[in-house]
Amino acid sequence: MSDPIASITAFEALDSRGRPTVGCTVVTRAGARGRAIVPSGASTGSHEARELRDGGERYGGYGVRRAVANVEGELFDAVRGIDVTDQGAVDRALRQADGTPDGGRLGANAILAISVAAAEAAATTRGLPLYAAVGDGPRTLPMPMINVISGGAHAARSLDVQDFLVVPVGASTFAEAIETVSRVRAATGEVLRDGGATWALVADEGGYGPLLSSNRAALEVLMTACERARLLPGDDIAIAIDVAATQFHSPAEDAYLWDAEDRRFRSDELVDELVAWAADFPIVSIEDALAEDDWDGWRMATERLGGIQLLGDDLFVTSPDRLRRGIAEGVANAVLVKPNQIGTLSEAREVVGIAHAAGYATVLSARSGETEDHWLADLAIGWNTGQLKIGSTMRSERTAKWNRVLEIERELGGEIALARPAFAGGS
Ligand code: 2PG
Ligand code: MG
Repeated sequence: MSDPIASITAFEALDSRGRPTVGCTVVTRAGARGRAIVPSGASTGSHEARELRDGGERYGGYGVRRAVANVEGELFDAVRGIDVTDQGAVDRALRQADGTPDGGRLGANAILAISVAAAEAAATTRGLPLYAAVGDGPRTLPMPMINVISGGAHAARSLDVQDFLVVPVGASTFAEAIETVSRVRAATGEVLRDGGATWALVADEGGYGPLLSSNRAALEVLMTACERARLLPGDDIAIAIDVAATQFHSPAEDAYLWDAEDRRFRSDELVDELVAWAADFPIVSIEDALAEDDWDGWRMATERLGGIQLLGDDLFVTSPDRLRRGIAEGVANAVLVKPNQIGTLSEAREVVGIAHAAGYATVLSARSGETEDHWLADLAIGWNTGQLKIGSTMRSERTAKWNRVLEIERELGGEIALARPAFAGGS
């Protein structure tokens, strides 16, 4: 069924950090509407697609009026009349109109807003839920990877490592998975309070942002919380970390600097530290263990930590080219997928396909600046990514996505299972 794009309106919306972002509505000739508001990162990699920001005084330079104008202007001109159900054609037209590799001329934020809103409109045209419209292969509910303690750019750098996350590996349903992590989160609050640490304030993604004596101490807090919640480490829950090493890597000094602990590392020393953590804690996944261009360090990490899921975020930036290089060089074994790192849904989906064909795991991920939209939940299911990382179990921009998966699990009843990543006994 062909249904051409007839009109697009866009507006300057706000994200969960209170910064402007692009919202847009695509309407088709048959009257189907699709609406999307795009997210934005804080610990961004330098190889990511480029958001267009206005600069100047308004909103500290973060305004997106020019991107909004581009959605309604040049980008709309490029996709007007294209069949909305042909996502590839819509996305190619958007990329061609921009003409730059990083989307920076018209704005990757502007491009993604249309790409997602078109997908939403196409689902309406076809009378399908978004998860069914975006994929036709096997489907599973994603194993959630949930932030409990935050540091780095999301928590005023109280810790150097950015995310300490819990993976409910023992859960048999998505609802049980969310409930298990909620128990750990509540217990973590108690452990922090009893230890005299700050526990009432939440970081950008809804996790705790405590001042602790060391990065390792965050792992110890999680283990104590797990015990308090009467959960078995390794069986019921496991730990994931996002080191976000690009953030504390100094290219000038060729060193990794942990300010919170006043320590510095060479690549091999940072890997030593992570190997020691992996020996002492039930860690199943390490993201951005090294910086975005430290390919040698990454190779070493893959050799020494290969039994663990090694997830490339700033390393791969959802780029088919960078992922192909990683696969060819045997670097990492999993890729974080963030549609706004590359620009269009078609390219993000291509990355999922390349990863799966090479035996790399995929984790679909939200950004630290999010919105109330929940299309990411549908993408995780429709693209069968197997894992989903959204932040914590609180703050509405996070729960919007978890709630959408919970809703789909209920609607589909026994027809859909919770994915079992390799570290949780899957293949
Ligand atoms: C990350 C993301 C999400 P940001 O590093 O994985 O946690 O953070 O959106 O700030 O890049
Ligand atoms: Mg990351």
